[in-house]
Amino acid sequence: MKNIVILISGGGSNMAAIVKTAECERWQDKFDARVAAVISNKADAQGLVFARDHGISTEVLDHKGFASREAFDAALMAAIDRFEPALVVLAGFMRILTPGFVNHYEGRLLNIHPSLLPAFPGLHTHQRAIDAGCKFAGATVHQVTAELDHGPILAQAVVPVLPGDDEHTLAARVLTQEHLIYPRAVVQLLQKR
Ligand code: NHR
Ligand code: GAR
Repeated sequence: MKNIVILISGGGSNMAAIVKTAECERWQDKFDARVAAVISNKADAQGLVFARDHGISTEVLDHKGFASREAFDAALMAAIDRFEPALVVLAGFMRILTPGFVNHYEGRLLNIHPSLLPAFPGLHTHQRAIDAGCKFAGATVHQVTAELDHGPILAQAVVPVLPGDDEHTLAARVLTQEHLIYPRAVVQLLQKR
């Protein structure tokens, strides 16, 4: 069985899109794969409710309880490795990961970032795209490397920036596309493995 572990920090709508696609497309039968666990660094992450309702193991590991990033990442690795994951999927996960963590999951660690990388790595991407006068924005699925938002690109989706957009309207437009490309990118990797 190929176990997928998904890390979230908030709403978890990308996680939910992957779980729903896995159910609809019967990933268990087709790829011998399943979403085995959802782990959040925030106890109040809304996505945890959805995951529990879908029979998925959930865990909360609050980064504030650790003295250093290294200590948090070591605990996070221990929690993830109990599921012997084939893939670890960051879905709105908001903590930068140490090189030790990234190396441990090399080749099986994915992120979705809400910009057309290499434009706008880091935070507040939608406001930055609007401020720069971009006519198009989007999202990027990439492999995670030690350098933030710089790993090999697996998929992208483009949306227009419309007159009158603010960061919320643009984020919502981008998010609908994220829900389409992220499950597809996961399937591509499952088929390779
Ligand atoms: N870790 C590594 N090493 N490489 C990447 O490419 C990563 C990563 C961890 C997360 C997601 C990323 C995004 O898609 C991601 C990619 C958080 C921050 C951040 O600054 C930046 C980028 C991403 C995620 N986090 C602050 C921190 O101090 C906390 C911000 C908060 O809690 O709101 O870790 O955008
Ligand atoms: C998504 O837009 C994702 O690309 C972005 O946060 C949103 C999470 O939504 N990720 C980041 O900004 C990572 N720093 P979700 O929790 O509903 O999937």
